[in-house]
Amino acid sequence: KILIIGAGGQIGSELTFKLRTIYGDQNVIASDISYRNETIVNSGIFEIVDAQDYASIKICVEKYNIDTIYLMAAMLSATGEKYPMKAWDLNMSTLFNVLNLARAKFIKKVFWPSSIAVFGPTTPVNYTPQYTVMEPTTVYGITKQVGERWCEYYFNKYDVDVRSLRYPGIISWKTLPGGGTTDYAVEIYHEAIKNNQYECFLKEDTELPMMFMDDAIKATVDIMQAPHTAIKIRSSYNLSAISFTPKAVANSIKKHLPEFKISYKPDYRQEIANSWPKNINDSYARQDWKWKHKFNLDEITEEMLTQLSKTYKP
Ligand code: VAH
Repeated sequence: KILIIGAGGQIGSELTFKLRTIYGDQNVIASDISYRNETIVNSGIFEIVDAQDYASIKICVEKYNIDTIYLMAAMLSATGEKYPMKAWDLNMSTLFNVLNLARAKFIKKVFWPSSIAVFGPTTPVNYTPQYTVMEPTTVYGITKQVGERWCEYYFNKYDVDVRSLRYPGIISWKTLPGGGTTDYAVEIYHEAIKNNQYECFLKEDTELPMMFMDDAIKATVDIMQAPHTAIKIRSSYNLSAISFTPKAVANSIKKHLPEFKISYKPDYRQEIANSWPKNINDSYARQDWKWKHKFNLDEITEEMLTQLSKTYKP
């Protein structure tokens, strides 16, 4: 049985639906710290779990005989800069609780997301390699960098089967993201449908690694279903699909909405974006467990505008 922690979040919610399709509704328990995502709460088995409390997770693991946990709860880069100690406490205590449950053999397998935020301004920005200088300048990035070290440590020392991906920015329409620097790439589509204009909080030429949610979910399922021996990296795999700038997204949108207007008003998130790579070399993921992405920018735009126009203009 599978437990998803943070099932109410941007990735957690879509992962919940996907895993229910694959493993059956009765074998996937969605959990979150609150009832914030009604769709998730009302669509299957749901439990309130405070992942910062070891006992809270353990009770749920025992109640449902859980053997796999997807830990999708974290405070992201932009919010983390507003509440540094809260981001550190939340991101690290939840990881330790899940790793320690696995170490104590209460569960067998763990998925934990890392991020391109582990890279910093001294990291090579183009085709960023799997192994390179990593001096993250955000609290979120620091938690992901040190989290990767702990995942590898628990694998080597305690034989914990933990698997991880360095997600790029993720674009989806079902659930809004919360507190990320790449969130502009989601907001822009909502604003295009609602107002045919968008004021972007990053400069027009800010190139960042991005991925459509369906690709991110596929990569997550693929790495978790890969044979134990195929997973040769136990810190976290670089994962890549496409990279684009706000200007490129605007031009892609204009192919559908010729009157769409974009303006730029960079804020504190520009500095965060400037510290991250432009694009990522994910050759190890492609080699070790046959990863390959599917969606390009125009396909993402097509899907986002089609789905969101149903939401806003049913
Ligand atoms: C963020 N969406 O912006 C997350 C992600 C690579 C970006 O980690 O913080």
